[in-house]
Amino acid sequence: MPEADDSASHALAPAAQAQAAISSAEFEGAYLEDGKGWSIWDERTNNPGAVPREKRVYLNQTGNVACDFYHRYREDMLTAKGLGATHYRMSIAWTRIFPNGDGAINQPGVDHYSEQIDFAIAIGLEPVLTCYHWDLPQALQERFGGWNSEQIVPIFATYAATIFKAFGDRVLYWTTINEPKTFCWEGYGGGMHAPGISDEEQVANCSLNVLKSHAAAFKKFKELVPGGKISMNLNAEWTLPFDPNSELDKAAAERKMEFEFGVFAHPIFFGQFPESVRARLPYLPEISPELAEALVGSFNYIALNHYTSTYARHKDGATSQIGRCDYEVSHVGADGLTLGEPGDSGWLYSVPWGFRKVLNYVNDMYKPDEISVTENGFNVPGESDMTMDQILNDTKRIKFFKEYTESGVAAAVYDKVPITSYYAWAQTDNFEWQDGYSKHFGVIHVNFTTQKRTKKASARFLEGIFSNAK
Ligand code: PNW
Repeated sequence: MPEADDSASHALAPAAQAQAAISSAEFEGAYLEDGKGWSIWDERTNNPGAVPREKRVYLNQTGNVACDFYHRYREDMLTAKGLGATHYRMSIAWTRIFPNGDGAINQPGVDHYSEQIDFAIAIGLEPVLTCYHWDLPQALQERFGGWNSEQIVPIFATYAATIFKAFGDRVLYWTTINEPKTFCWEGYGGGMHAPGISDEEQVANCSLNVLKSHAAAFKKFKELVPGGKISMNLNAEWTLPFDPNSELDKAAAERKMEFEFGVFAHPIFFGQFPESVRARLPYLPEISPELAEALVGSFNYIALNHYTSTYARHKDGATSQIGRCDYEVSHVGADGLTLGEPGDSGWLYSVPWGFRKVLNYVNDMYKPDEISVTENGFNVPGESDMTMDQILNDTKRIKFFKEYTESGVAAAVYDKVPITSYYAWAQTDNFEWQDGYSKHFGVIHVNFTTQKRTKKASARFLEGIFSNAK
């Protein structure tokens, strides 16, 4: 194993604290324990016969056990602490609190998270909570179509208020909803994620209902956690024009940022969807003046998930999962060159300077008081076929973290972007949604038969960064 290269170690120090992140459906397992209800991902993975063959999860794998974080959180949090992390981001499984989405509270689920939070605090990690990371109660999908229906709004607000009440005395930083762009587009448009629907109008409805749900939850948050801070985790890829000399491609690149990030951020900062999106999606409902009033100011900070960059090229009539967008996405530019080093996932290329660009874009456009980078990470091509020695010697992941953190520091120090924290994704290998256990984002290897954890070299590298970032 190489020695941790600590040339970037000092780099993050002025910018941020550095931390670890996990989510319930990808890490916890214990899918039937302590009264937990069935989520849309439990349904998708345990009932693959209902899913078209080409959309099934890799090898019909499930998150039933995953990396067993539900039982092993103490060990994993102690490891994070040992690596120098100061904060720990995790999500709450809605189905553990309300097995059917609403109705009676499942007290063992509340008690479990309460103990988890107490443990984190006891060992000196500050817990940071996400209310929703894609594991919708299946009952709500069946009852009214989940995020497609406005009926979700008061039910989500009640769920959120319940956990604000239960944990808000100990948790300061929150997010309501993780990456709505990903789950609305892939769950209700592309159909690759649960609930596996392909309908662009449902993607539009999902986007609006996410905003309404956030606004309703924010109202409760102000009452219940007066000193707390809340946001939504929004993902942004930096987007470049395919041909830098083409005005149409420049507009296409800006439009892609608006279709994917602005759809959520514009209503929260400016009270309306971006004009480029409204002009192209006749079925996208308007933001009413009442909703605009409830949304504007409902972010105390921006929670940004960032992994990669792409090109956009103008093409009349081109569509995305949400509908007509008039741009096409590619990883190869007009110069014939690929943008960055490929990761193991088809969408993931390492473009470190894109991180600085996207941080500046978000800061210039929305002028937030604070930006927390709540996810950033990489998977190494071919990791599934490697020997253990090769897996542990993950120099490509180290290179990614080194270059991305340097780029983030440049944004903080030279460009004065108010970055306050940075979370590496992910602490351990996990159930990676439709890719099952075939893609590995962990800085710690997990043997999914024995549950044994082994640090990859990148964990040591992050330790160097964390220890200088306090
Ligand atoms: C995130 N993109 O999803 C999710 O929040 C995590 O649950 C997941 O494990 C992680 O990334 C790794 O996949 C993303 O296309 C999906 O840029 C796609 C993109 C970004 C993030």
